[in-house]
Amino acid sequence: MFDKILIANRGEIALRVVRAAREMGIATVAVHSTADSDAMHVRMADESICIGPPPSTESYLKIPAIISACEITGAQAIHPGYGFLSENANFVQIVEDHGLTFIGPTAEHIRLMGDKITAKETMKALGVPCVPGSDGGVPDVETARRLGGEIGYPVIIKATAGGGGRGMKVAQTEADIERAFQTARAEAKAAFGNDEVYIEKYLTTPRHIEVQVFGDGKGQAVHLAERDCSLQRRHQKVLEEAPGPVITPEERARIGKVCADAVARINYIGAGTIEFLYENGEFFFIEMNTRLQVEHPVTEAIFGVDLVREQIRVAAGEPLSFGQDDLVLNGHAIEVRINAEKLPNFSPCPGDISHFHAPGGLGVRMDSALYDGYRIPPYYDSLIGKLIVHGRDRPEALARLNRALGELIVDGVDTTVPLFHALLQEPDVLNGTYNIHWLEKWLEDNLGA
Ligand code: MV4
Repeated sequence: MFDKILIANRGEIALRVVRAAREMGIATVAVHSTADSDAMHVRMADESICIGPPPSTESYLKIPAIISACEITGAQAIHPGYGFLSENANFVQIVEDHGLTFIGPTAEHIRLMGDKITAKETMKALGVPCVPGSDGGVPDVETARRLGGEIGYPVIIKATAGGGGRGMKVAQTEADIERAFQTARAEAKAAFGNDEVYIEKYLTTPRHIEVQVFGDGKGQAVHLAERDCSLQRRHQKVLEEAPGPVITPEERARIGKVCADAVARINYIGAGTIEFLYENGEFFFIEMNTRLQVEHPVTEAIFGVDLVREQIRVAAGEPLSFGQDDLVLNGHAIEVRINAEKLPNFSPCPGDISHFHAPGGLGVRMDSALYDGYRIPPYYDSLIGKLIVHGRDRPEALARLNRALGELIVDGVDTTVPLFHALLQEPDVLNGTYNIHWLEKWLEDNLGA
């Protein structure tokens, strides 16, 4: 096992990793920009090193500075958190070339899943159900038109280098196909320097269901059920829950096994998320994320496991601490993302926190790097905390969420908390009857956003 690890991240996820490491007896090194000298992750880690000025490109993304910080402190491994360098295959290669360990998947698996066409081909070959569409890239408009006719409209054109909603264009009918194809290609070229695109059947009202998987890198893998992350705004998740409110135990067991078997076959190591669109009782693979996700705590809550601990274990060559049969799903968990943003437009709202009080009590977890007197810097994303509640069933989790939101105090900046108070009054949220378009429509109808 490692003696010391470096955390190449900031905010609540950096604290999350410090906590897991400390319970394992592993020392931690925080890195930070000059804007984060007073940040909680710097205070809570055993050691810290300043790696550059405020912009992430000159600090949290600065690979040479991070490698140097490992050499100076003697850290043997790097946990990337989410975002920043977490899915950067070149970074993983450099880490390994310096005799260090990346706490996450291999560069090859990150690259494979980072290209959405090769990800889909791989998953299809492994028996994972995919959205009907092109086999591989679509080279020209004529091919797009032919495939559109075969698949049936509406269709969606996506950038292979995209993901997370960037570089997608819907064609409702054949009349739209030329424009959709050309625009998707041009935007992909501009955004990613790669104009390769593919085509899929456009599903009109699906839910976003993602399966948590975990591999040991030696052919063993498990699944930890699914999360429903359909409540999104502009491809940013707002509320996540586990298990999915409409997924039956039989569906869960079946898709879970398909996913675990798939990642076992490729000797996947670490945490991964297999994203599906779910419509009319069917799962359709869209993408795989090769990192720990923001919403991992809802999965931890229903299974009672520490996913960061497992990431560190498998990275050190140890086996997973559980097998599939040890994973018993218990109750229901919901996470809401507390962002420093002003409604109705979700405009970033950095500034001074005059008072912070985290809720507590049975079934309540608050992951946040806030403290009284903290100044939220304007340089990074607006996530300032995650409130996670766990109950014996979904109604109990909802009641607990309502109660915990009432205890939370974040004074000094605007936050997304009022949104959650309002959402908890909505029958569709209370009943779990929503899809990927529900929240944007609700925002338009209720906030005129
Ligand atoms: C789709 C789709 C409908 N049909 N693919 C958006 C983000 C990226 N991960 C995939 N996305 C979508 N792909 C097909 N074939 C609809 C979306 C989509 C979406 C997906 C998940 C959550 C929210 C979304 C909001 C708009 C569009």
